[in-house]
Amino acid sequence: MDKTLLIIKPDATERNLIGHVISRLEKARYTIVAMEHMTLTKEQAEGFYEVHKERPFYNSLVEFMTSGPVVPMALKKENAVADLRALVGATNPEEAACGTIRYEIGVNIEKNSVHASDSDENAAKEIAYFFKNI
Ligand code: FUP
Repeated sequence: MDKTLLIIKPDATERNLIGHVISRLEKARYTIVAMEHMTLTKEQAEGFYEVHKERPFYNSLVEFMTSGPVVPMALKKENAVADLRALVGATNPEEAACGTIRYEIGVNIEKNSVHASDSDENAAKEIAYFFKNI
């Protein structure tokens, strides 16, 4: 079955929303196949967002992603990648559709509460970035 990666970001862990996000995922019929609670090092956050390293928001994004605990998890479901992108919503919570996770709990375009892989290829890379043997 298809897999994807979701990360609960520091703005959400800080507000005690880990359980809320997991509940949304389970109700959307995702199965959690791996999960960790951790604080990213600067190197880990830089590596994860390497594709954005020339963008003006990169340094601020890395600082935010290392500012508190995150919860990366590998999720399994049919059509996992596309369905999770739909559930998570647009990058900017102000543009996210009503009912999406970012609409519901996102703070702003940087503190948007969750990350979700955007393709099967990136999902495989991102799962491998956090979890061996998945
Ligand atoms: P998404 O795939 O929706 O997570 O969005 P992107 O890959 O385009 O961006 C990755 C992360 O960079 C976002 F989750 C938040 C951050 N970002 C900003 O801080 N400012 C921006 O203008 C765009 C993205």
